[in-house]
Amino acid sequence: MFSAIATGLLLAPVVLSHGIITTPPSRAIGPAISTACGQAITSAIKSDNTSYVEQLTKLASADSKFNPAACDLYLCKGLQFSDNSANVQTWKAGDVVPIKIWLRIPHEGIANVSIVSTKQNKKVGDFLKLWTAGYAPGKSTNDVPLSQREFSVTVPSGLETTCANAGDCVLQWWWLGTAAKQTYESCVDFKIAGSAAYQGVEFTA
Ligand SMILES: [Cu+2]
Repeated sequence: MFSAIATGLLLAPVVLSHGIITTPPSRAIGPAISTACGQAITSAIKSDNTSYVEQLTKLASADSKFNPAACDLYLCKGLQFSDNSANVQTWKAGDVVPIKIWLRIPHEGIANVSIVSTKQNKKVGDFLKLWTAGYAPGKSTNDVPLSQREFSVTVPSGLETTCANAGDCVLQWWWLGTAAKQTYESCVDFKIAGSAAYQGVEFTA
């Protein structure tokens, strides 16, 4: 797989496919990622939207149009909010959000789900899900325990300011196949709904 990618061959998506969030809708390509990340990365994600970060970093190093200031491949694989601004979930603390992962090819490793502040690419609060070993074992989708592919997370409290605006935060699923050394990321854009109970002086500053 690595040598095929190194020589620039694009295999059929079914061969390369690994994993992505399918519910809620996750970040996808659009015009902004071409500008930020260059056409090679855009084409790679278009051909396989479950591709892994290390493949994309190789493409980046060979593309003069890759702009590292605008394209952080370790944040949602460089997928841009402005391409996804029509697809923002609105949540409030305590909401239980069902997540579905399309995990096409397993690579056993570690994984987590967290809220990430996009400005600093920094986790906000505790992990919402955490697998410290044994994530995505086996050879095909059905080898992976259903609980690793379909689960729910509870929207934490304390995000009302940090994640008030669409684009400021994402829910990110992150998975590292430890032997394969392949990193997967998939992001859901969301904002925290304003609460009538808090429209007082505390939140007007
Ligand atoms: Cu792989």
